[in-house]
Amino acid sequence: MHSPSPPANAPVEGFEIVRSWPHDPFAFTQGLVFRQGKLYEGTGLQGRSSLREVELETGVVLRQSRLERQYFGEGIAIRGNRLYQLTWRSQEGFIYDAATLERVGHFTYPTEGWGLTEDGESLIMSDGSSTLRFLDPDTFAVRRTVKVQDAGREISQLNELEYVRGEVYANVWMTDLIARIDPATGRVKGWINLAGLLPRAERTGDEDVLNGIAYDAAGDRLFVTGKFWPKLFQIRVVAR
Ligand code: DDQ
Ligand code: CA
Repeated sequence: MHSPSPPANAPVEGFEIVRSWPHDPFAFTQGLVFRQGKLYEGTGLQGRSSLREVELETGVVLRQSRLERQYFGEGIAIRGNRLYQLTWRSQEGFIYDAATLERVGHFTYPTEGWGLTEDGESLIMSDGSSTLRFLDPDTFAVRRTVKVQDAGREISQLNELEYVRGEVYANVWMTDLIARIDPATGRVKGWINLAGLLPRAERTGDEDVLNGIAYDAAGDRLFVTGKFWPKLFQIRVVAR
């Protein structure tokens, strides 16, 4: 059967480091968010999962709430005075008061939990597949889904997410790539290749992958880090 020629793969951009700061090298980063001068981080691993407020400049944990042993913390998002945190395989997420990090509620979902962000209307969630789900932030009902694809090829393993100027940025697990996704269609508009940002020699093992994107909308700053990374970077995306 004849099929039309696929559209060209999305363009690949590179990066420049603007600044870097210390990051807790024992944090298995699974969620990262910045709002109004405050940096929040969700960490994973059984028995070591937490939700923290972190001082950007020093990496010092200012306050934190720990998850019980059975939970593996995943993506986080902030909306109003609420922080949301997914867990990997427990099909349960938690809601916190953003000011105190006290747990104030929970919600459930039928998939794995990977990345989480929000676009001002919906929570946007990934689950390891190529599907992004848009959830009502009050009822957690699925409003719509999109399949993420580049030139017709489905892109799965979408991990930490961030809504940046009308696009969803997603780390692809186990790679140094961020996909810039059109939230209306799921089409990958471009790739940011962060290879070399934290050189191999500074990583302690294979799990130390890029994971954690936060956007400071007020200051137009893009932050990235990774699991067990000793640094958190502000980067600028540039043509290669
Ligand atoms: N996920 O974030 C991709 C959803 C899950 C990652 C799970 C990785 C567990 C590996 C544990 C290795 C500890 C050093
Ligand atoms: Ca994020």
